[in-house]
Amino acid sequence: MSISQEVIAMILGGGAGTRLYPLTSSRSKPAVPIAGKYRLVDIPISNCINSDIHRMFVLTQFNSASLNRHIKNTYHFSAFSTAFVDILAAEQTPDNPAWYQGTADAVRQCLRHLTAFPSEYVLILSGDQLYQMDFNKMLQHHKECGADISIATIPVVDREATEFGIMKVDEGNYIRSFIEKPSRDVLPDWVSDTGPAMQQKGRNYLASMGIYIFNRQLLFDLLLKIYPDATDFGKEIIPASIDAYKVASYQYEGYWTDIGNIHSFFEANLELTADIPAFNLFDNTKSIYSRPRMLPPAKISGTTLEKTVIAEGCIINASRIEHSVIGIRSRIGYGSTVVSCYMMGSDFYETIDDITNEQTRGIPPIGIGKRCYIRNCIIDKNCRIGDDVRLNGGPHLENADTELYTIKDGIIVTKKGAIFPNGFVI
Ligand code: ADQ
Ligand code: ADP
Repeated sequence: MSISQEVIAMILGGGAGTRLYPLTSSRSKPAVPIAGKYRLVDIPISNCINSDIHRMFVLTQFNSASLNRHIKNTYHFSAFSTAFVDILAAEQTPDNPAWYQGTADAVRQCLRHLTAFPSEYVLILSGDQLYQMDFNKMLQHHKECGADISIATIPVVDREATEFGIMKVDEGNYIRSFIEKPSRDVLPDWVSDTGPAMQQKGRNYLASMGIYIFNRQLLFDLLLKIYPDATDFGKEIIPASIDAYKVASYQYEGYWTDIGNIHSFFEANLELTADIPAFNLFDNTKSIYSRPRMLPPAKISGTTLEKTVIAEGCIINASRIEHSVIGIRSRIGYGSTVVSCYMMGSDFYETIDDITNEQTRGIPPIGIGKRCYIRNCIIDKNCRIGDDVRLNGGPHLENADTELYTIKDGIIVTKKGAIFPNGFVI
């Protein structure tokens, strides 16, 4: 059997989405734009496609028009294959009135969609991670170990260890103990032999990447019969399984980062501006797929660009852009400076008439106006930032949430479509 028939993937597209608020206030988490032209969901889907896994369900807490549109317009498979990407939004059914209560509950509620497919293995993926991984190798390892469950693991430093499921393995790579997000005081008990290369970097703890392969029947049994009330993989199903089943660790040492909160999301985007970014979008064999939008090439005039990534369809007249990712269809006016920003771009172009009409009503056009200073910001889509606006994010700012923007960890996040009048200052 080929891997495409052996494995079916379930991508966990997010719960309430509070950690990425306000980016998730009008869209589901998988639809959040990343790296100037992609959506979060493109990462796990691309990893599956590059691993020849072609049947995928995306589990999401609510259905957003932009996610539907993106999946429908992007992932077209041949009429001669059985490949698909289906969105399963939490839905009320006669016997279950509730939303997904957690990761395990989300998978449980969607098991009925798996019955039509005889895949022997179920690959469960998180929807908010940046990485390029060949799941074939993980499956191979799973089979060689004769495992019932495999967890992809990565060595992490102690600062990160409290944010993840941490485990200890024996010589056969079987997980012997597991603790979900240990507190700092118990950390010393959880040090592992991660190998000399990792130890040299202080990466002494083996963390769960939240990527699991389950033997199909066991997954059904665990969720429906053995632990029918468990809601979470990390907190309940995994810790309860390690003594009862063969749970293997598949150690991965490539680039992987969790982008579940505003700070890590911001950092992961800006890291793409490095000379050699750890997440490589310029790779012939591990492409990240997204919607082909047929946009014109970016048009730039009079701008000094330093460590900047610019997506297609932009019209840029700024003075200076530095350490920033500028997303599709962005427009930035004369004399503006943009530093350490992720600007998502916009969904459409305005006509000259639209812009003139808005200006007579005092509404700035979509994009960034003239003579602005924008620093440490995430500019959500379709924002209208007037002339002479100063949005100066940084650690000097307190957390805040207003109608136009949110401040988290010094990062100003402008809300989708927000209008910042001329001269606005933060
Ligand atoms: P967390 O990432 O903290 O830890 P969780 O918040 O449960 O775990 O999220 C896992 C994935 O599932 C995320 O992509 C999230 O968006 C999604 N998700 C959460 N609730 C959901 C719901 N109700 N419906 C649909 N999707 C939902 C997990 C593991 C740790 C591991 C880290 C690695 O529990 O052991 O170390 O992932 O990132
Ligand atoms: P993306 O281009 O990032 O994949 P979406 O599919 O969510 O984004 O939406 C972009 C599409 O939405 C545009 O191609 C455009 O056709 C349409 N659109 C959204 N809002 C408007 C609007 N106000 N006027 C015209 N087109 C719009």
